[in-house]
Amino acid sequence: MSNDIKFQIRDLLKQRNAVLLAHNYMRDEVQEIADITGDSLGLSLEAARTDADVIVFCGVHFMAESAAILSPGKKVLLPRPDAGCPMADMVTAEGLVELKARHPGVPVVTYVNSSADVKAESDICCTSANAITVVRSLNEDELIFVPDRNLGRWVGQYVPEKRFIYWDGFCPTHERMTVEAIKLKKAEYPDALFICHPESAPEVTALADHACSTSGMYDYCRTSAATKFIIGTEAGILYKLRLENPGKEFILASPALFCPNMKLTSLEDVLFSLQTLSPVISVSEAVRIKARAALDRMLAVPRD
Ligand code: CIZ
Ligand code: SF4
Repeated sequence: MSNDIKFQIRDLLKQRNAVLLAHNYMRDEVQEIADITGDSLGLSLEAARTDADVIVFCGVHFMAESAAILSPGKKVLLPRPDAGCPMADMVTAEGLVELKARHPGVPVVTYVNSSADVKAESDICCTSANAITVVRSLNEDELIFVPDRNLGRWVGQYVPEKRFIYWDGFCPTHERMTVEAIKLKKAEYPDALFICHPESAPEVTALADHACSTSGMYDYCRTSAATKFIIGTEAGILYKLRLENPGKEFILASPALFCPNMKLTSLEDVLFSLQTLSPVISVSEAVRIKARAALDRMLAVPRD
């Protein structure tokens, strides 16, 4: 059954001239069949470079919007339109406009985990991989950071010379990882390194040997001399970590690290989406142009 559905998906991808993207947090079987796996921005950038007519984005809503922003000529499908991101939903464009009005002239740095409408009201975007570099690139000594208060505070430690106005958003999945859970895992695996995502609560990130984005975790674990890692991010990341590092051991930091939205998309959903070429995710041209400008400003920041 499973092989049959995979065959049908691959066949339809060819017929539709479609590319299948899977975020690093997707179910194993969805990552297995994807053309490209990666983080949200990396996937959208790679998809824009292909000559595919259709992008099937296995991820959550804001990620498919980012693909639509960067690939206006392509049809973008999100197999599960109900796959949202609670953190992205914690800020609206109206709310952000109100905050900006209270702080005139202060630039807005927006994490890519946000809607297209919110990006359109922002000066520059960032990812968890480049957030410190993006904030350092600003001329102003004050900034508004939305929506993730945890990522914002983590960045703030590295850029103490700037004053941050934080939005009070957070990722419920990462915030379910507690200090107690980490201490237990560290006691159980004393020779393992603890690697966590900066979306985690500050007291958890403080216990980490290294905090980084999902792409950073792949690089870190591959090049590290250590062989055991306690992983503090969504469980889907384990699939490729184990595949790429057969001699190393990866332990999930907490059983709470399952994002229900990231786990919605099944192979059946992918097949249905390709058969019906729906649901399509689109962004109005007025919003797309403004959101794209915020993404382009981020992409123009030299990497350090
Ligand atoms: O930007 C992404 O894809 C997310 C949600 C996490 C990360 O660190 O890559
Ligand atoms: Fe949103 Fe967190 Fe789920 Fe990512 S893991 S989609 S930030 S709720």
